[in-house]
Amino acid sequence: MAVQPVVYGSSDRPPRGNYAIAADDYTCDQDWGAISVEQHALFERLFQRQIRQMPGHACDEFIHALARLGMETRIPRFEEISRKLRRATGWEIVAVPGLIPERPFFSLLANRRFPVTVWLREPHEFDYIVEPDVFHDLFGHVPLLFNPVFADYMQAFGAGGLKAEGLNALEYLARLYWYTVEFGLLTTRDGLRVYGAGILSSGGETVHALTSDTPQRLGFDLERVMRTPYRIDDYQDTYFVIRSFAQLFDATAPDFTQLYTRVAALDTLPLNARLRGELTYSPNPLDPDATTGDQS
Ligand code: HBI
Ligand code: FE
Repeated sequence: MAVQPVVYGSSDRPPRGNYAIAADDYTCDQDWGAISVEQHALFERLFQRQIRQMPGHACDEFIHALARLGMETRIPRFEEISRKLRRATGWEIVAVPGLIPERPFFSLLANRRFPVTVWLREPHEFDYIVEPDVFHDLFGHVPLLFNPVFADYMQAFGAGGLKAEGLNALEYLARLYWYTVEFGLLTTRDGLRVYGAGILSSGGETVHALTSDTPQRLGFDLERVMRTPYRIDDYQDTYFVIRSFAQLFDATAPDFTQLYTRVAALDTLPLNARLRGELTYSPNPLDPDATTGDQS
């Protein structure tokens, strides 16, 4: 069925992916048998580049779950992952042609079904890709769905999204998703760690987000996040830091209606605004032998 998929970022470029194969809920078949040897090899190269950067940068919960997924050398069958995931947190992954509109996206999350894009980037896109591909979704997003508290947060986010529909608040939720699920940082007794999928699947941003003194790192605050726009075509100017996944889940438990009204009455802030009295975090000291992932 020809559907008008969501366009990510720019209005003049149709999203990638074959939406003609999508069902009404935008899910499709993974067609694992159609994946070429070259595509499995490209996925393996992406995986090997990122896994080298994880120790000392990704949060422990991510690293422990990744080891259980068995996708070091090829693109896994989604059903294989779902079988493990159902046992852990009741989630499963479903194949989608690519980015899908907000409502079906929220609806899938609310039902503990994470949409994983079926297409893989081309070799020349090894270092940078605008839209999420199967590597971004599988490597970046799926491991933390094995963490019960984060898995509950993702379902609550989906349910919240469905409620926000009529409240003209999708932009605020997109910012919340962006600054947590995609680009979130976590403070630990060993320093800052990454939990955001957009960082963990990026060749250069994993080390940058933790050690560069260019961006600012602010303590997570729901209203502040919802007032802060983001850029999709470069490293972030601002990262938000949580103390725990429980803090994230608790912060988003209450009904957002009043919060949306408050945020709508306030100005949208510039990308790197600094408000008085904000909690800020220093970058991690540079790890002398940190692989930046650029030696790919
Ligand atoms: N669709 N497949 C897919 N993956 C996403 O991460 C995604 C999406 N559609 C909308 C969307 N993300 C964002 O607008 C969220 O903030 C809702
Ligand atoms: Fe993503």
